[in-house]
Amino acid sequence: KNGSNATATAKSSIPAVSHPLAEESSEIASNINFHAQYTPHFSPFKFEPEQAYYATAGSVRDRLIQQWNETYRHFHEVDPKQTYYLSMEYLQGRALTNAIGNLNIQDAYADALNKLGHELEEVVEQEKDAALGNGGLGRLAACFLDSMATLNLPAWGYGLRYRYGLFKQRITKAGQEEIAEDWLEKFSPWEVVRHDVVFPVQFFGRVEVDPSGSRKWVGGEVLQALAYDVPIPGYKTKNTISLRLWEAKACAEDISLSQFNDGQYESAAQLHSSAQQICAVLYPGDATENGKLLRLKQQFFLCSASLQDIISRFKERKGGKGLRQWSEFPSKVAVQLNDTHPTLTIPELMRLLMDDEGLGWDDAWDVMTRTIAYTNHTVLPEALEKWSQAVMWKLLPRHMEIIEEIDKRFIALIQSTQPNLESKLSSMCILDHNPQKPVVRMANLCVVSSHTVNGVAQLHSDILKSELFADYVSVWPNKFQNKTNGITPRRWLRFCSPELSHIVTKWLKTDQWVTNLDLLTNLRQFADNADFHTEWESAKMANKQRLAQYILRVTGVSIDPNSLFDIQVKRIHEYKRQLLNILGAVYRYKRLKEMSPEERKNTTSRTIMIGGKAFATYTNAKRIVKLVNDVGAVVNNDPEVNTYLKVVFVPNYNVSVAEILIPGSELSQHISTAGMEASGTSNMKFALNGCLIIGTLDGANVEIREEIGEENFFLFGATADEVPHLRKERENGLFMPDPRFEEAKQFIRSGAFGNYDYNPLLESLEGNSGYGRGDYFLVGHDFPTYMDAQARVDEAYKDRKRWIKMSILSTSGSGKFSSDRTISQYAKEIWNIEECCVPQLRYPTVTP
Ligand code: B1N
Repeated sequence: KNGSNATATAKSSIPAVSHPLAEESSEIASNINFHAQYTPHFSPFKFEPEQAYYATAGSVRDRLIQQWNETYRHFHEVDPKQTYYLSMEYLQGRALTNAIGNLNIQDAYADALNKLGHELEEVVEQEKDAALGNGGLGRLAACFLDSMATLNLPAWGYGLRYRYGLFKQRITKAGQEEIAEDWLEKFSPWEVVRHDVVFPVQFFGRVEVDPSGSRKWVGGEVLQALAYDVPIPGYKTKNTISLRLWEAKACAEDISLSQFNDGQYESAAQLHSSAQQICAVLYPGDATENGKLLRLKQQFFLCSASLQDIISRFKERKGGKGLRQWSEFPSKVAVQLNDTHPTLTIPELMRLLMDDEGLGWDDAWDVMTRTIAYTNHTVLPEALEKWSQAVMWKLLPRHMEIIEEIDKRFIALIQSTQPNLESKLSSMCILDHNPQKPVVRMANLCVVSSHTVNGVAQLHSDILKSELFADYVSVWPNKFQNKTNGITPRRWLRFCSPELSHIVTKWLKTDQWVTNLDLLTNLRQFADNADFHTEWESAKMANKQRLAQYILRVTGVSIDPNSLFDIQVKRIHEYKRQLLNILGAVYRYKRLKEMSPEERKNTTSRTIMIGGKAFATYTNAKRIVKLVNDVGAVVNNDPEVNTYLKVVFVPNYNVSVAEILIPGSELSQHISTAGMEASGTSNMKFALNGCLIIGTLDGANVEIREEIGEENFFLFGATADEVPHLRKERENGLFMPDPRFEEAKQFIRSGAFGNYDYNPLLESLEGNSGYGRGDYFLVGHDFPTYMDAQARVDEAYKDRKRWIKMSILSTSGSGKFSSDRTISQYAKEIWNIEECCVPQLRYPTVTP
């Protein structure tokens, strides 16, 4: 058995090996050459950037595998309590720069590639993004893995190995077009298939009761879950943890040769095609409703395979104490559910403990609830998962019995201990028996069954306690916590902006900020230092130039690096209010047109960049994409004003594109309707890169503003507690729109940006359309204060010194938003795990 997974019993384990891994660039070059010749993915004799990429990746992977095996061996010996992070999404992006950087071998690899006639920068760009996620939730999971490894925590990720990740976005005259993203087309060097790690996963079937009264789930369809492991290296540590992705397979016996010989090809391979479907595509919805059977199968597949794996590891690691007691399970295993998507972990663990392991309800319940914790990521009603009871009974009959029992016991608990809540029970219980559409409310199941529930920013966690989960707070006052999100400073500053990182290290006289981001506060003392300003400005300028070249290459639009680079990139959603941004741009354009050439010279030149993907069937989101492109086409080609304003839609926004955009940004927009964005994480990435924020008091914006100082944040808009009242006001026709808002809409309607019918989109901001209530997202209400805030931005940008100072203060106030801080808090306050450090290599601290 392989040392990085299997039981390391005395007889079967692989003895420790110690490879002399190349240090010198010439040795590394010959190692890369070796991979180019002996890892046969391409015809021999070709050594273009693409082959250089695969050969370099192979060489780096050897190092990772060694550390990885040592990490597994160490965890196995120490047998610490371990966390398992379950997520339907991991938005990993590229791995090569990150691996080389975390191993601290970038210079040697750059040299080695030079010797072979290649540039590291060009080579790393050959890699396709692993986009097994939609947006913030998936990227958060990826940042968390980086921090878990860096903090030497015994923690693993579990997910699904989707054949096709998030779609590729192409922009045509008609707007967004979706294209399948074949990230595995030419194989991924970052995964290792574990043919010895396979678990059966069952669907459908029925429940049988034996004479003793015990229940068993039998029959139905059985597929196999096969493990693919991705190494996750920590920064400057040997610890390298695993992201285990499951792939669905059918057994060879499941192919019916007799049917095949009869020519019935489809039914012969029925289970094979059923297996293929499960891991075929990532559901591309981000906070949108999806109630499809296949999605439920995907979710259960993740939960069941991961739990079987966790349990078999628990049984393997006896800690030298003989057979384990089930009551010990929660002191060895913590499971974190990334939103409700892996909720089926709850009934599946109950089932495994009761039906397979023979525990009674109370013991199983005790073990399960002490193991599982749940993170909520949204309060949007359409994103709260509700599964049809009928579908669930069919697919998972035993689990539905268990869910019914959980619900019954919960109701009894409330009736006996909290009679004052009886009237609330219909919304608090798990099964909604609404005769129109009986459903299972997954968030309720999570709250009732887990030991801890957390939100992802302070404001969001407060809203969970005061609104969404308010009724549960008096039942379990200590169950609810906040864990403000974070981002990894490795990918999001150290590697994506080497220029700025270099300056930070130089002035702080240490590179320790990379793992202790709070050290950035020490930059405050240089906020007025002229030399520091000069270096800061030139690093930002270099990043802006790199970004300008990228924009020219992918859109053909030439943008001026001396203009203010203003960026909004995130999934397109009405609550994120890209419409507010573009209406502001339209108004700006109209004003510029009306100005004299002299007046224009006094304005601040801007380049507004907007990027993001729209869910394929979300009509208004797609209209917004089209509108941004149409506005850009007119503005950018208007010679009268296009030195003062450009509007660019950045196509196919993804992690790698973010790594170019964010370092080159000066202003970024985080302008959701207050109370609707649970946290946001790109706001943290922008602030860390010295970019100022224009934003509402929503999600993590609130805490970012607190940390960097209100004078360095362009605030506008209604607050979360005003929103319900403002919506009422609108419904009652009491809202008086600002004339500038009317003017901007009218300008679009006049056909200034082409003859596409934007009426349906604009009407969502008016009257009674859209969500049924006009302007549910309060674009009209916030428009005037948004425009005022934008005017303050223009003024501030004219004062270079002031702007650079604000930029420095943004970076120096971003320490709190390291995912290392977030993960340390999860480890202490939810998981109760401690670091388990593989005996260290010594890495030098850089002191320039
Ligand atoms: O999770 C991020 C937050 O920073 C964002 O504010 C939040 O919008 C995002 C269903 C979701 N919430 N819910 C989802 C994703 C996929 C899906 O199928 C919901 N994503 C978020 C990280 O906390």
